[in-house]
Amino acid sequence: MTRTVATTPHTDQKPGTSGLRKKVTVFQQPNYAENFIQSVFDVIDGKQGATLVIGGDGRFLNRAVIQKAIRIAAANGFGRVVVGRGGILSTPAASHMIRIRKALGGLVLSASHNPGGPTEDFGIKYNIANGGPAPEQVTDALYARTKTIDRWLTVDADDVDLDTLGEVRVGGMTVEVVDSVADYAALMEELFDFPAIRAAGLTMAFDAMSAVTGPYATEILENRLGFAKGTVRNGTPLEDFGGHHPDPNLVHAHELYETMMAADAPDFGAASDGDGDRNLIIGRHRFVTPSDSLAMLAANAHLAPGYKEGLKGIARSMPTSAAADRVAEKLGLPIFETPTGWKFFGNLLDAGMATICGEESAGTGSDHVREKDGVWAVLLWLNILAARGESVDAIARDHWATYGRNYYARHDYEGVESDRADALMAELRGKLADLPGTTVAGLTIAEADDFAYTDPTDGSVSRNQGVRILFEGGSRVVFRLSGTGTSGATLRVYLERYEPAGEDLDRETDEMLADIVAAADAIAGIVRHTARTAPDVIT
Ligand code: VG1
Ligand code: CO
Repeated sequence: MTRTVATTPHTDQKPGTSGLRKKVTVFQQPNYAENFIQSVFDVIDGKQGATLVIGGDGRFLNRAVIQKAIRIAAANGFGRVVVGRGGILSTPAASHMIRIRKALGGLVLSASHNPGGPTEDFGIKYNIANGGPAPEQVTDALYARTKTIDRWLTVDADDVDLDTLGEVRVGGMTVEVVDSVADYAALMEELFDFPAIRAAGLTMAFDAMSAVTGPYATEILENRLGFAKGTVRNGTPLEDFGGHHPDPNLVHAHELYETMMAADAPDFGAASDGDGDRNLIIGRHRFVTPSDSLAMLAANAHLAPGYKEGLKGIARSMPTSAAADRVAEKLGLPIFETPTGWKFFGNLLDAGMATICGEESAGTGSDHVREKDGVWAVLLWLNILAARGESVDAIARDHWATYGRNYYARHDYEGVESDRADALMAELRGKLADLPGTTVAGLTIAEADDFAYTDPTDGSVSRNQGVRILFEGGSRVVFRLSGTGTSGATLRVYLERYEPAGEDLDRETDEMLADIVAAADAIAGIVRHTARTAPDVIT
């Protein structure tokens, strides 16, 4: 029986870079999750009898919100909900499930790399029928709806047993609890040469960071590819990720880094984030930046069966280094530069204009799903290592010798007071027109702008996507504020310097970026505005 529950709007439900992310305590307010989920359903058409996929990264509140979402979906006329066992679906596996089940869309419950637990973060994202994050037109309509919502719909029904595979009825709707891993693992076997990876006899360490990739990595790496038991570390998803940040970078995955720099390091090391869409790649004694990883994967993808016909194009987010551009140029492929966030890649992938996409924040993926995909990136690297019979270090050096090297780092200033961060960005935007031609810290500014993107498939325009300062000679600094944080503001400063092939290809990144760091502060007044003398996280 459908029941209508009166509600009033929560005014802070604007989706950010990747869905709505807030503290768990915010989501626990009366009607908070309900309003948001109902608002999603109020702005999408075609619900009657349709299939909806629901899954999350297993963090605290995952199960409780899934139970609510199932009842709300039943009351809104969906015919079927497909949910991962235990409420678990990695973000790429959810994307794949939406596609193979021809679902209308899906609810992905995650705050990704943000910490989890009763006092930490939770999130809800809506993905559309192509399996990708809802584009801005949908999230704008959704946000507008959250500001006027006055009721949500539900049915009276018991909680579904999420741990038992099979079908049950909730109201007039079927709920199907499915294996979270099987379909995804089958897709990976189609794309990659599992026998070749097996035969290569590589050793590896994979840190699942007590997050969602544990079951996926264990099944694929240990069970199907034959890597030794224990290859997957921290492989059991925990509601609080063991108290850690499930963010695969050199700060939060430092144990993996130490393993990979040790004398007895395995051949290959990798980690993934809370919801399984990011990847960290570290070869034996060689860290590969995410921007370089994108370029190296694109240059070698044809070695994997799923990409043997070559690529249609490459896309990267604007702050991602231009390393991939050089590969595109050599291969004669189009390169697309999009705003930050995977939702901007969806149209390019659907249109067959790009095959591989990536972001500097450790996200890489392809047209196999419509999300970035951590385990996919790991498997493509393994396939390339197996096919080339060379180490990560050798492949990286060879790449730089061919294309030159884009030295790259991101400096994050976290938990800055929002007013201060806004003032920094406003001041910067105010002086963009005056910067070209001036010299700062020995670097001459060639161009300065606020990045805007016109989607080539539908002409939609997204403005104010980050301030770019381009120096003569190809170096660059980009400033933008994070759209995934849950307290204060995070200022991200992206630093890049290009060294042509044949020159300084194996220098320390700090040293190579020192003048750009100095110029960034001189241009934006980071210390003056934030009262911080150093970034909190350098990746
Ligand atoms: C960050 C990253 C961005 C990524 C987004 C979601 O966004 O910079 O590249 O797409 O997180 O990733 P922001 O707005 O905080 O810079 V995930 O793994 O959180 O779904
Ligand atoms: Co993520």
